[in-house]
Amino acid sequence: MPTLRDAVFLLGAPRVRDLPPDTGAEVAFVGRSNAGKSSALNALTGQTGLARVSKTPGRTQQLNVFALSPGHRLVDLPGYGYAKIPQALRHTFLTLTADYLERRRSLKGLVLLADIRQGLKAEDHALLHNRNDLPTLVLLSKADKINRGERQRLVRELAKIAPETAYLLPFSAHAGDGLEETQAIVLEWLGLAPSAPID
Ligand SMILES: Nc1nc2c(ncn2[C@@H]2O[C@H](COP(=O)(O)OP(=O)(O)O)[C@@H](O)[C@H]2O)c(=O)[nH]1
Ligand SMILES: [Mg+2]
Repeated sequence: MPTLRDAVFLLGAPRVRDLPPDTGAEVAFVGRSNAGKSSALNALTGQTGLARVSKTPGRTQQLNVFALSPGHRLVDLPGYGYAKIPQALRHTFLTLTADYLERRRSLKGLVLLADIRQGLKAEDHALLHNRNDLPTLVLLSKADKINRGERQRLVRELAKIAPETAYLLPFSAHAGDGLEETQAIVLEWLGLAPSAPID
């Protein structure tokens, strides 16, 4: 059975029609630029160089596909909300993402990254409401930047405004908070959850 560690970069698709065949299972990662999406992908797959971690946000302009096997994929969607990106390009990002979320049948779950200190912004809400039927995990990233009490307070605050279908989890790619739980959820969505031990 493939694991997250098996993920290799497959291709970058500028349009939905450039993606691999819409079969098998896929989990997509979305988030504002600089939210920690690349760091999360690297931590989840245990590969430091899988998705490039950039200090200059807004560079990814395509759907980057990583394959665990031909039928099990992770898709890194373009970051959004970066102020210095021209309006026209920003529009392309959002339509590409919306197009992907609406049309992709093999998409089984969505992981949305949001800096825990910044919470959910307008674009995050738009994405979360784009496909209400889609299982969604909201990773509140960079949780290592704040203490536990503050984390819990922020999770409670955000839970009030997030859609009911979204599951909120404090996450830190650096410290490992929420890492194992996220790995388990992603594998489950991909149909790769280890079966219960027989005893
Ligand atoms: N403290 C802390 N910083 C992080 C964490 N994850 C990412 N960062 C930092 O946030 C910045 C953006 O990260 P990156 O993964 O490139 O974000 P992306 O634009 O969403 O792909 C980088 O400087 C990272 O080192 C984390 O868990 N904790
Ligand atoms: Mg990135």
